[in-house]
Amino acid sequence: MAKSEVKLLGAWPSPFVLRARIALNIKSVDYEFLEETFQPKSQLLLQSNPVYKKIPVLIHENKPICESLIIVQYVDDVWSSGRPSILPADPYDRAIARFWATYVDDKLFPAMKSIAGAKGEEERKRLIKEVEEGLALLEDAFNKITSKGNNKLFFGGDQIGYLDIAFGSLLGWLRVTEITTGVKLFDQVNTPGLVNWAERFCAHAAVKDVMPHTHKLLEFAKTLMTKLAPI
Ligand code: GSH
Repeated sequence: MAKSEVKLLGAWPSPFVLRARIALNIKSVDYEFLEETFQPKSQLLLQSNPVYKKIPVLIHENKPICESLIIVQYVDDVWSSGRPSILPADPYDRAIARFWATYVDDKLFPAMKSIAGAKGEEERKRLIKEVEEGLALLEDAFNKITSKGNNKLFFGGDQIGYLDIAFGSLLGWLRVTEITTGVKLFDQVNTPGLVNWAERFCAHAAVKDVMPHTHKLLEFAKTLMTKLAPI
């Protein structure tokens, strides 16, 4: 596969872009990474994602595919033969993986993101509690899903799958949230399954070279906060 046939428009700190990178790595697809700086949004981004104008955008044979989870599914569909599967084969397992991935995007991530901008201590505490409850639900889902197949290592079984990618891509930002809030959201007492899973996930060959370092994300978050702070 020529590299130029596959391009990924993204930015290194984005958890959504990370999903596409992990999926491409799992499938051993060579691609060109085009760093979007948003200063202003590039013509390529505006042309290839005119609806949302967001990254990631995968460009395959000059055709754009938008939305991270749709990109992951596309990559799984296109590079299927002889390569590891990302979505589970069983329709029920696929539905469950999609359910939790949607939960991560609709509930967990928005709550986590809102902590930094919380108005007052009460709202901050409520959002932290919401994230803790969300993680407890995912711990429970992890135990249920992995116990089905003799204590598998990942949501996807012996290998990283769809939900691992959807949730695992947020781990860097979850760690940044822990540092900025001073609250341990992930721990051996409340979420032991997820703590061990997160370690395995970050050490996986498809992840370790593309997962941004926490200290770099933290620096990025601080710069972002300074820009957003009212003058
Ligand atoms: N639902 C989208 C996905 O899963 O791909 C979310 C993508 C997203 O929020 N991307 C951010 C972005 O492009 C970067 S992390 N932001 C630019 C903007 O909102 O204008």
